[in-house]
Amino acid sequence: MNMIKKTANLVCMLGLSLTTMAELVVEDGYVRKPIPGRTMTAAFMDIHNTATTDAVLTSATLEGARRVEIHTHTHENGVMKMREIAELPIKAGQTVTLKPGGLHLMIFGITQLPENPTLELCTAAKTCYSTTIETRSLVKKN
Ligand SMILES: [Cu+2]
Repeated sequence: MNMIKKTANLVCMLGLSLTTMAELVVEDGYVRKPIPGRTMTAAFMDIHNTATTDAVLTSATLEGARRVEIHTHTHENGVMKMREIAELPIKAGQTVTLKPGGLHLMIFGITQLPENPTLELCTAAKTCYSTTIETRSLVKKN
């Protein structure tokens, strides 16, 4: 692994294009259809880093929405709170799961959400990955 990293750094310094760059792949991605009258919702997914270099997710955009923030949940005195995080590290070969009650993408300013909106994830290395996710209605649990 170290060897690969060193080689990658060297290639970078030489200014050559690199095929071993972080590669983010989204699986089972979906955005919850907002409650009628609301313009805010959340999106969940598995993000795999299929590359041999670590990646840091720093921003995202979603088709049909004005703004996306990376959020996590923290427990403070038994109360669950949401907190924005500026950076979400995804190590080489690892998968980070965004799920209800944990990490999620907070979606703001929804105008019209397509059935399969395009989600773009951008990393600290200024590389963006485009994928489509599903719009799902909120199903009541009882
Ligand atoms: Cu949130």
